[in-house]
Amino acid sequence: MKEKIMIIGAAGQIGSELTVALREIYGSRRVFATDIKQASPEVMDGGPFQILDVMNDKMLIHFVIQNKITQIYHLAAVLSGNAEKFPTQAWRINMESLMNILEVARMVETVHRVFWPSSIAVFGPTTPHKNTPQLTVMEPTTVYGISKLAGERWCAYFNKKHDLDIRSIRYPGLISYKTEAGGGTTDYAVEVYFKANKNKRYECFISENTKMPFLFMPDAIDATIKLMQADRKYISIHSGYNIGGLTLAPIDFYHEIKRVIPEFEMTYKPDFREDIARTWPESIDGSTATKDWGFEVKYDLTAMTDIMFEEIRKKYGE
Ligand code: AKB
Repeated sequence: MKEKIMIIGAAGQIGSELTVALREIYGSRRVFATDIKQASPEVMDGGPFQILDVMNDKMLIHFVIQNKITQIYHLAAVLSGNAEKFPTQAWRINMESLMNILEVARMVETVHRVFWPSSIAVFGPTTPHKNTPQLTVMEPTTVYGISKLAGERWCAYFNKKHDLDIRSIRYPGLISYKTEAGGGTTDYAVEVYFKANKNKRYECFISENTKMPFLFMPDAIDATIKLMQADRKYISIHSGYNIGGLTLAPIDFYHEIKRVIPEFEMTYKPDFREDIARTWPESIDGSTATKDWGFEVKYDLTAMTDIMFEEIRKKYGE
């Protein structure tokens, strides 16, 4: 089957890179990028791009029918930090947008597969903190986490009730150089590289030793594509797959960045995001994802740091 793929949230941190990767695989004309705002020139000029609001269900269904879309990647969301500032709006945006996608996928015959990102935020303070299992206690205490857990249950429901092939990953903090993250608790791990390069110093909003799980964006893109290309018979999880990654605290980034920029200095001023971070796991058991569809981590902290500085310096200089 010739796929026709729609990306919602193509201007975002994941969308901007996933769009390019999918266009390389499926051809630029077959990957339709959409967002409520303008995306990077690479995304907007590299294939079809349209301004589209996923909250507008009529516009959404019209687009999907008109372009005979076969797969949808719905990546738009309000992340953990911002969701705490605007709880009702975040709940509405995160949940209604997902419901719109599930309904469109159920109603439009051409759509045979959907990707929706979950997050490590589905876990909470009562979850085992280390090597968190796929199936475990889930009592999130953030608005974002509650919306992701509810979303996972809706995905599993649509799979069972309507046989919808919807796939999901519980992403850890993602580190990338193309598009900065926005409004998340793990964002410090992206900011620190940009600030280190520009100012040689960074004030971190997470305390020195608070560990969280992370992944370099190329590994996250690779995982997403692997999951979406896997034969349906191997998919055993219809909520969200745990994936393993790197367990890192701000102090680890500090030492690693000092290797490249010896004069780099980091200070700490933890804010409300520190409280969020403390409720999340520090490491994840991703063995089900590895068994079902071959998830693997290729980049460690050192390899990632070298690429981050190489790319940031290409764009902004030293
Ligand atoms: C956030 O920090 O909110 C996100 C996430 C872990 O889902 N990066």
